[in-house]
Amino acid sequence: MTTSINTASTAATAKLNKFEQFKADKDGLLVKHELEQFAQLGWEAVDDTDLTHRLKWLGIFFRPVTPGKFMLRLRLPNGLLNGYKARTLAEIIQRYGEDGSADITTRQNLQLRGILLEDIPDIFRRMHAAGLTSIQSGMDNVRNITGSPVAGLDADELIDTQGLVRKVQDMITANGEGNAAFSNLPRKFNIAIEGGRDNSIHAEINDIAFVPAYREGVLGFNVVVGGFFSARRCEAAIPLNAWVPSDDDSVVELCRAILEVYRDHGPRVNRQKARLMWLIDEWGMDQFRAAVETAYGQPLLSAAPKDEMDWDKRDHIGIYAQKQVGLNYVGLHIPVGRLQASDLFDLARLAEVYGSGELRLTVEQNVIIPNVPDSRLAVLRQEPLLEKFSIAPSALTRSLVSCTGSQFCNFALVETKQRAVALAEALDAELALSQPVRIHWTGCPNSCGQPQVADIGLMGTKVRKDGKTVEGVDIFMGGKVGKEAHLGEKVQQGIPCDELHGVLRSLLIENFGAQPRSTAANLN
Ligand code: SRM
Ligand code: SF4
Repeated sequence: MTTSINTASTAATAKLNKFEQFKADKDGLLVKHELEQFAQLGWEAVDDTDLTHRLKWLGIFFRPVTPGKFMLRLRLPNGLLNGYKARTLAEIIQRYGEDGSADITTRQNLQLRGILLEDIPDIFRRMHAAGLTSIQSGMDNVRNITGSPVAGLDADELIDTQGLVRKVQDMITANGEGNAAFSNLPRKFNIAIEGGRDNSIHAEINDIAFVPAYREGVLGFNVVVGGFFSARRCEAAIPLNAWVPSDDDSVVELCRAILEVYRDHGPRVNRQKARLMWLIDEWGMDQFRAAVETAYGQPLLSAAPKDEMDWDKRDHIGIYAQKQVGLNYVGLHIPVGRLQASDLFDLARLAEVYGSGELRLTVEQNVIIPNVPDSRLAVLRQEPLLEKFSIAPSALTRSLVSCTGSQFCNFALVETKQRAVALAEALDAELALSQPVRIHWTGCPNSCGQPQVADIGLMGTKVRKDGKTVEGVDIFMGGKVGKEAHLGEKVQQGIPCDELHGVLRSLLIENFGAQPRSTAANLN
């Protein structure tokens, strides 16, 4: 395996851009050895590049909106958690009172809030003891690797991805220790491994996605590459024309090969043009595939004729029978993914009392409690936590997703989470819908809240109204998830947020069959 990085394209530029320069000066992972010192010094005394950039290699994000209160982004491969881990995380944020919270992310992951730098060494010791890591979860690293949240539970799944996802993460992070081989990619990188039939992880928006497919009667994965969103450009992934068997080694080695090609040849001059798809554009798919094949060390088999993702996407909210007879998984709706310490303690307790201690997270920012016996369901339904985190929420609230927004993110052009919940609740109260409508909020064009996969996507922007600059949104529609997924497009722009209620109401009535509740009642 080579560890050299893209000397060809970097040497071609007279001057490295700021990011390439500071990565060349000192690898981000090296701050791992300085944490105790940073903790003693206090954040104000930490070198600015270490503070605002390199700490992200350890998952520690300085928040200019709340200076001194850091965000800690974990890695939870396949969205897997358990009671012990949840309780460890609850204890970590509990000490920060109102500042401490945890957000479930659109990559089936958790981000902790309110963290003080002086506590990090102790937090990392506790996390390590609980089998948790935040290593390489930010900046030019591979993000949390997603998989079906009901892997191993779903009677109709094709491949249980839990072990595979874990092994890919272990390869990339050197078992959570930090891996210098993949700590200097040209840009962020997303990997998803789908084992079910409903494309639960939005395969199409990942730099690499594995999707189940039979080739000559053998079950494995077709591979698509290059999907991404950015402020400049959004693309769905395209076929690599490759199929791999579902064994661990093939998947892990193909990920390694693609990452090596991207690391060594990916464009590094302009960060707006540095994601994998830009390399595929520059080379063409044939050259890219040939380079991957060389790095893989053996010929790649051509893709299977068809993917097995032939279901509409499920949201997993509610109670569903598992493939294990007599057991069920219970999906709880967590409004815009926001959890307090007490919620994590309660979820841990519910998982242990009613299930097997396991918890799962979804890319819709919700939680699943697996392995609940039939006999325990009635009692679980009486738990007070299910009033807060419903198993039968109303149509718009049910499918709501939101990025962080201006509460914590300095890129944000608008406040998202609170506004998203308030609007969904108000519209749910006014309108009757026969099916959920997926509304995704994102605070800026970086698209962390994935507005392009939504039925209605709302992207924060600034708007002029009555001579003033106010918060507004651009509206996306037409995103299709599950089988034959495709990205939605912008249909309206510059709607001031204080006019959004009326605009959404009309869209829901005209496009999604919503009926004003007074009319719906008269019709009955
Ligand atoms: Fe994101 C940057 C939050 C999923 C595209 N994203 C950021 C930062 C780190 C910016 C910052 O430093 O403030 C945000 C942290 C805010 C905070 O305090 O929470 C941030 N992104 C998030 C999360 C938390 C949104 C959420 O509320 O769920 C998601 C964390 C996922 C995780 O667990 O790792 C998150 N971000 C995404 C996704 C969705 C996905 O992966 O399915 C995307 C679009 C898909 C993609 O990346 O191709 C996404 N985030 C971006 C981008 C644009 C990337 C680009 O190529 O230009 C940025 C900006 C950047 O990287 O320069 C960004
Ligand atoms: Fe922040 Fe923009 Fe991402 Fe929302 S979409 S979390 S506002 S960077």
